[in-house]
Amino acid sequence: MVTGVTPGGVTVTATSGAASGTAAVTVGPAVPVASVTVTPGSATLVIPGTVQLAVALRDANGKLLYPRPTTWTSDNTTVARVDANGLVTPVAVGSATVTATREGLSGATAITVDAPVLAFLSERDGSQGVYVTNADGSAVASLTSNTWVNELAWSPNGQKIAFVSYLNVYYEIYVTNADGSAQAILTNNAAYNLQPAWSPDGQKIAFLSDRDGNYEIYAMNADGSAQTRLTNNPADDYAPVWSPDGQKIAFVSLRDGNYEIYEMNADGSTQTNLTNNAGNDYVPAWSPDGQKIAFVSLRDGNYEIYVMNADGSAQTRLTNNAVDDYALAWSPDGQKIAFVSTRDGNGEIYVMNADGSAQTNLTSNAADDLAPAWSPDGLKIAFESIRDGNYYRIYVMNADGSAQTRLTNGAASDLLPRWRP
Ligand SMILES: [Ca+2]
Ligand SMILES: [Ca+2]
Ligand SMILES: [Ca+2]
Ligand SMILES: [Ca+2]
Repeated sequence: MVTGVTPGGVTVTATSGAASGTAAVTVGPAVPVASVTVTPGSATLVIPGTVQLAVALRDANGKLLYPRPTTWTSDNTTVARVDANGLVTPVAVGSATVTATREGLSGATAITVDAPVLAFLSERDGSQGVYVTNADGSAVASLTSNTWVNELAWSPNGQKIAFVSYLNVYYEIYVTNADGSAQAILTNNAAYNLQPAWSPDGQKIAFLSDRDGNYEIYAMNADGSAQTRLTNNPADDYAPVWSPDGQKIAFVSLRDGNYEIYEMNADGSTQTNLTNNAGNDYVPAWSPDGQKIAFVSLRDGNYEIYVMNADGSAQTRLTNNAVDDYALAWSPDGQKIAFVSTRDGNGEIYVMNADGSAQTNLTSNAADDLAPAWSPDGLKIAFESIRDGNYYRIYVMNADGSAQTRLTNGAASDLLPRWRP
């Protein structure tokens, strides 16, 4: 193998015994680079995802040249950095142009750094963790490397995500910035700590803990300080949800011998049984205007969605069939409720008016479609579906059921889509 070093001429000789042969080799000047092309020509990232850029150098005839050292630069390193090998790392939301230069010529890629729009849980790394993605499914990024995450909750300003992770023996509540930075444990004691629920002003987190021997609702400051028990009775209390004005917390309690939906002031005072019937009532969900609470009840022998006034009056059954209706989600304008129904033989995403009228199957698919979540603008619904094979993946559709699109494609289950507020 002959490698040219500098222009000039040499004779290369091969000898075997007494015989030899020669070849005259002329090394010419390097063929000048005539064009520099960077691929991909544009890329959208969410922090902390990265993209590897590639550069192609061609001569005046368009012939691909053997790679030569290239200088990489970013015109806005507060948005995106690039290393000596073309690996781009996003720094902050914004735009930047990344350029590769060789022999005075350059090629460029437009880099857009987006805030993540959806968070979800995925097992694709072998241990379920928090992931984020763009709304089009690009730039999937892992935020956590903790052991087994099983819940996540965006802060109301969309800058942080609280999550529950298994540490040694116990589940604990953690918080991370939405770019994966500044992860911190908020609870740290020899008990289970679950179900983080941000107050609407983002100042507090209500949660569940069995640190006192049975499950009680607690609240703490968003930095984990001032952990305070709000309920205090020997039965399980769980599933705290803040009223939209932050004045009250609805929750579920077993203190009366069956599951009932309770309400209390945010300081734990005036705990009131709202449902008060012999069947089990679960999963309270405040209407966006705070006037009503929808919930799931087993009082009729199977899961039905009910709604009541926030004081417990006027309990009204919205679904009425012999199979399960659950996983309800209010539309942001309060006009509709999405939910899961198995009335067609498998899990389907339905939507109905908030008074129960016009119940409509949006998914109509032989596989389970679960966990509907409205986008903040009310135009889209994200959900889980196993329609494409062995794993649940995150899908998104228009609120009328059209344009159902798979966003994720992990080699394991992707679950629990949650839009950034
Ligand atoms: Ca209790
Ligand atoms: Ca009940
Ligand atoms: Ca039912
Ligand atoms: Ca289905």
